[in-house]
Amino acid sequence: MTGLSAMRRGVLIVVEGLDRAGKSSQCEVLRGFLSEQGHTVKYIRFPGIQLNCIASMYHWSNASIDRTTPIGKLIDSYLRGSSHQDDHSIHLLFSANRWEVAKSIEEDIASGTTIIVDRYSYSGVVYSAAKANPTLSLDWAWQPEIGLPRPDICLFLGISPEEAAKRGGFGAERYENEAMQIRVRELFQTIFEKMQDVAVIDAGKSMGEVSKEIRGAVTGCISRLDITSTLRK
Ligand code: DGP
Ligand code: NA
Ligand code: NA
Repeated sequence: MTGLSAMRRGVLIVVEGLDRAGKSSQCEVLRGFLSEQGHTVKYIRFPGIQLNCIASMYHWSNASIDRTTPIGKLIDSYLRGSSHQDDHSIHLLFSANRWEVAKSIEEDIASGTTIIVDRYSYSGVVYSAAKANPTLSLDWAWQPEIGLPRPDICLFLGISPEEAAKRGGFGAERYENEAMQIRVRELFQTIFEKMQDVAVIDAGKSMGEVSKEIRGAVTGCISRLDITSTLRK
């Protein structure tokens, strides 16, 4: 049965977290770990590349997106505060940014590539609903996410406001302020309480401890996964 290994699909891993929880660094550590375990691993992020990240982390497929695609540029300028967008409009752009790569995610997973996704639909609904716009509820925000590839596991890196404060001041991007972060934290909790396949990780611990917990959660997920299955939606 030489065809067996070719049938092994990749694993779709989403990493979510509060700002300054160390999400991107942990994604990189996880990528290294999974590569050592023999997985072919790709890293993608929404809403796209940031310039202060290590270039070698990125293994973009031809259909990959970053903040330099037309949609990525709009999102980037909005996040930096250089442009205004209606709350609903920017929400749909963030979602469209994910739909741009949905097909390539499915193809990669089917052909055996494991993908680590840095932020996904959960950030999408939470950051938008946190604006407390009366016509932008969590339910409304979920609608354009329906049908996107569903992750096999979602790791949520939580961090207390106290620990976040120790890690230095907020950056200049739109959502990096205290009031927004408090609402974001509450909403993540609300959606993850109802969700299966989510591992909540205390990212206030040391880098080593956090990566150990992540490895444990991902290893458990992979051992339970039916590798001949297709990705859920
Ligand atoms: P990051 O570089 O991962 O910290 O993300 C940049 C910011 O964008 C962060 O404050 C969270 C926010 N964000 C990420 N994805 C979405 C999304 O889909 N919708 C909204 N409204 N905000 C998002
Ligand atoms: Na951020
Ligand atoms: Na996004």
